[in-house]
Amino acid sequence: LEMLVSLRRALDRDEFKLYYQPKISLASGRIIGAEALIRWISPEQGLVPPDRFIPFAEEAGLIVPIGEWVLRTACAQNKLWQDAGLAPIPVAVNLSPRQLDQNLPEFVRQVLVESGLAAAWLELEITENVVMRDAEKTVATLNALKRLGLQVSVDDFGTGYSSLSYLRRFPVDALKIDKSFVRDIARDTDSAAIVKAVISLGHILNLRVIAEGVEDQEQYNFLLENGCDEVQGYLLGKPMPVEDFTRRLELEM
Ligand code: G
Ligand code: G
Ligand code: MN
Ligand code: NA
Repeated sequence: LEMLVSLRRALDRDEFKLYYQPKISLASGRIIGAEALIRWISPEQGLVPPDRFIPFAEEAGLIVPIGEWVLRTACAQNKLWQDAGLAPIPVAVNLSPRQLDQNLPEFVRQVLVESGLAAAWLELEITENVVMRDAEKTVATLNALKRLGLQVSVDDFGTGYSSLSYLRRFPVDALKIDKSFVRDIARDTDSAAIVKAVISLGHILNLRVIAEGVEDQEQYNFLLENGCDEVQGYLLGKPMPVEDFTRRLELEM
């Protein structure tokens, strides 16, 4: 309860911040995207990572207003980067299951209009289990979102229970291989085989494949050699405050 009171207050007092982590193209080595990741800068506790408050926010329904703030802030920031003349990239926002209801497409449409960001520069990340749960409704909502022109990716892929037939029917653009498989690429032949299989599966289904949690050069080389499209992880850049990410984008010019 105490947590909920402080979360609600945090929203009122503007204590949330978005960090941005680069996504790098394996073909060009350049930044081709950013994932927005929320942080809570609490006056009492300092920087609080999302794992420590998102579950409470989800439980209490506060994730909806928080998620709306995230979407508005990420779209507005991406428009600022574009207006500053930086090379345009899509910004990816994580969605909680609670946000994925039939009102979401209209809300996203409004946010795009208000921010002036073209839909093509917004990507929504949805975890695998969310996509699979209540598949019929999810397909309808995703189709409505896709009609706006944005991109959808399946986050934490490999940890859930996707049925391949559903995956083919879902209007998604990319798979993000969960970092647990990437971590063990070099040490564990099963993880290496799973990563290769997901890359092939994604490409057969015409999806981009992104590996998360890339921390060393060995993992990077493996992903490059096996045709992965994009990488994200500490090796390429940690989630960072907006000023630092802006500097990274400027260095790309
Ligand atoms: O940034 P970090 O690795 O600490 O994030 C931890 C978890 O919190 C990840 O699962 C991530 O998807 C989730 N997360 C980060 N930002 C957001 C957000 O804005 N909305 C939602 N729903 N989840 C987020
Ligand atoms: O669940 P989702 O994929 O949205 O969350 C991404 C999470 O992974 C964030 O909490 C982010 O801080 C974290 N992350 C990003 N890169 C790395 C990495 O290279 N290693 C590890 N261990 N975590 C990472
Ligand atoms: Mn994510
Ligand atoms: Na993930």
